Amino acid sequence: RSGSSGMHWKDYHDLETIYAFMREVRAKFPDIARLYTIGQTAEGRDIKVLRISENPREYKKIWIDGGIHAREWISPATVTYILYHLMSKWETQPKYLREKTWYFLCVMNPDGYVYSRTVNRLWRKNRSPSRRANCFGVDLNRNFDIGWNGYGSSTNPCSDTYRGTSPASEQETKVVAEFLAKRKHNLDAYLTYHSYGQMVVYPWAYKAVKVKDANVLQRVANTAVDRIAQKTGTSYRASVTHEVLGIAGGGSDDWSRAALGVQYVYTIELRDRGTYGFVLPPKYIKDTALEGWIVADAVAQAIA
Ligand code: ING
Ligand code: ZN
Repeated sequence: RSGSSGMHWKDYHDLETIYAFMREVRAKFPDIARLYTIGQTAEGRDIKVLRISENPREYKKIWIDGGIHAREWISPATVTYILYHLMSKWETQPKYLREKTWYFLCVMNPDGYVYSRTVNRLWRKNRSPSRRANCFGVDLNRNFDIGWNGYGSSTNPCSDTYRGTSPASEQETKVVAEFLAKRKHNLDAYLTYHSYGQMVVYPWAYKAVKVKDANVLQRVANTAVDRIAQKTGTSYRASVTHEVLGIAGGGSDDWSRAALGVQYVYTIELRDRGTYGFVLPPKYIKDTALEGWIVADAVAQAIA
């Protein structure tokens, strides 16, 4: 349990507890933490990013996001855990962790997260209303400006993979893209946590081609996956996205590589492999979040 926010990793939390935890970390580290409200959702909720850095001008940047998809509750749980793990012993962390600028967007889709927690557990998209149909929500991971008009997404507003009316039509997409575009200098890693499947995958997703430096990305993913197997005994697969998840345009990971030139781009599919699926019981949070930490740590070490 961590301080005034009441945060812990024995159970999932509502949005307010997650935001209180982000404020608590900022308050504990006033010299190196900065909390941004980068925009608002269709329903008026804040989208919050916490930056940790001892030298934002010089250090290489690592972006971490969670909660793009509402029902993947293990994702915000993991991103908050990574933040906690990093900060709980900040002064004694190795140089390759301390000499980085970290960005944490714990919940990219707060409207969807609240909707999943209160109304429909298996909701995936955000909650913006459609003008064309009596349906809600855009899949934010089909709404980024890369291969948007291509395979793997839907033009139907009632579909779970609805891509929206145009690239970055959604506030969540737009404000994240603008925030990152302004900070692309030294931005070396983009990590986005999803569930489920137990995989660490890298571009491309929008076309059946690997990035030119795929061997480098594969090697770092292999290191992470090997360490996970040693530490928790869980088997993750390291691969290129389109080979294991199929072709899909509009993903945030592909966009960060194509638009910003970020090198270490990974989508991490957390536990499990389908036994519980999106409804992963709370007793698995701690070990799964640790697996998420191991990936972030291995990437930070690779770009030391
Ligand atoms: N998986 C991702 C999804 O959005 C993905 C997989 C990543 C597809 C990147 C396209 C691009 O479907 C989950 N679990 O959401
Ligand atoms: Zn997802």
